[in-house]
Amino acid sequence: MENVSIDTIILKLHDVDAVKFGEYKLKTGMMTPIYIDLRVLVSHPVLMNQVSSLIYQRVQEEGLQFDSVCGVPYTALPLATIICSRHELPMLIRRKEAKDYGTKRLVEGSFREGDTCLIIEDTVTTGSSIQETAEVLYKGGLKVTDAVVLMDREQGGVDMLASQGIKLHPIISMFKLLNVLLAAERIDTKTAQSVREFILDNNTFSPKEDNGNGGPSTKKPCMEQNVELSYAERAKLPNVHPLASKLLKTMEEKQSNLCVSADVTSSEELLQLADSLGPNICLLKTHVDILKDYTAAFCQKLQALAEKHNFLIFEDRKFADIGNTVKHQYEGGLYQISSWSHIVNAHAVPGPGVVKGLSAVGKPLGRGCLLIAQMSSQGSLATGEYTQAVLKMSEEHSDFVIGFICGSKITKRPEFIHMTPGVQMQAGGDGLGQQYSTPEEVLCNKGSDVIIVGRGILEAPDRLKAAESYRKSGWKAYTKRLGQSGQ
Ligand code: 5BU
Repeated sequence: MENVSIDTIILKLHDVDAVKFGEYKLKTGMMTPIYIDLRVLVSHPVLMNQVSSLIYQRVQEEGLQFDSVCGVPYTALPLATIICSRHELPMLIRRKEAKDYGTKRLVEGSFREGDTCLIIEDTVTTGSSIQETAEVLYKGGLKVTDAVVLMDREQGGVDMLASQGIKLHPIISMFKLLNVLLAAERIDTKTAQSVREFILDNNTFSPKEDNGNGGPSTKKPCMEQNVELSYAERAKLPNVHPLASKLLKTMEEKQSNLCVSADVTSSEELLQLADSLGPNICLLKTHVDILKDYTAAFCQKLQALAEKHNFLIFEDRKFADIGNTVKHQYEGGLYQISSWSHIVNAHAVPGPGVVKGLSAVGKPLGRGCLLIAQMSSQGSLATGEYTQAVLKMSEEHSDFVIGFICGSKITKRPEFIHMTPGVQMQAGGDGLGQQYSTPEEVLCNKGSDVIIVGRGILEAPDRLKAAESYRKSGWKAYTKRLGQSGQ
């Protein structure tokens, strides 16, 4: 029997209408934009076998110990039967109704008092069906410690069952399902978004000590959820900084995670770049001190272009002094950076004072700061413990620090944005220490959020075409990452 991947199974389930999108009523009475009905599986024997293999594979991977297997009636019954038959495992059948003649048994099959029974289920929403089956097994004198489910709607089943002493092992999460269908263009972003929102808003489990009176349910904070949220979902998180939220929203709207590093030395050229590449970017990065003809009027024009094309401005100033000095450097001097740049960055070398100094100026203006956690240059000292210290400093100042400059994702907290410089279509370097990775590597493998591209675009024969192609590959890599997550 060939082993097929989870992604393939998801697509096949969609092919046979086991996963449907629309308006459906669940057993609980709740309306849902997605309906999962695995009852149709019995009509597709190849898929049925593949799903059974996947379930058994999970049982083995988890090293589960049990004496017998019970499928929750009815849909999971044939699945349990195939698994037990193929692997010669003893099976039990839970009756839905006790028969009114003969033995009146609720559990068919032979077992001993104290035996452990593994439950197999097709879909879990609240976890109540597994709980009901477990109750019947308990009455028969059996123990239930684990249950394996093919599809977890991620609406509280895992937590509910955990509160009852049953560890649920889901194989396909709702988020994984959506991401795979989205990446395969079976559904559009809007549909995926509405289902994600429904799932996040409809967690059915309320721990008794917190909420015994039917109030809002207690959800795990997203940082603890092992799922990859989209930019749009992250933009809505309650603890996200307003500026980070604006950037994430823009990224989703423009389908762009591209920041162009406008490293040119003439104001006119920079403005021309901003105007022509504006529609393709979420962020424009400047080094204002390399301009040979800076004027205050230039900044006004740049701000107007940022408005016109809906991008943010990031002055790559890399502040690195004591709090009092950076405060002046940020607010005053020739460039008055705080007056026009939405985002600045800083080295963490001076300690928290640098963030406090910048924050004193930037926070009242709604600005945000990125801390430099790692650098793209060869031999950079910003590694290991240093990076961890930067993360801690960011967490302590999350009212001003919105993310990091880094080579790879350094925290799972979705409210922080990871931005990576040193990006070109071809990996390599520039002879002066710069090291390049590809958009796919940075976004998909390293888990960063924004690619920062300078010469990859500036030195291209057609800058606009190059920006468009970086935007496209950046977006493709991000959707691929979403498609891989959820497990
Ligand atoms: P490039 O032309 O794509 O190599 O330009 C990269 C830009 O990002 C350039 O402005 C650098 O100053 C900036 N940069 C970087 O390359 N690496 C880093 O670690 C940091 C900034 Br921080």
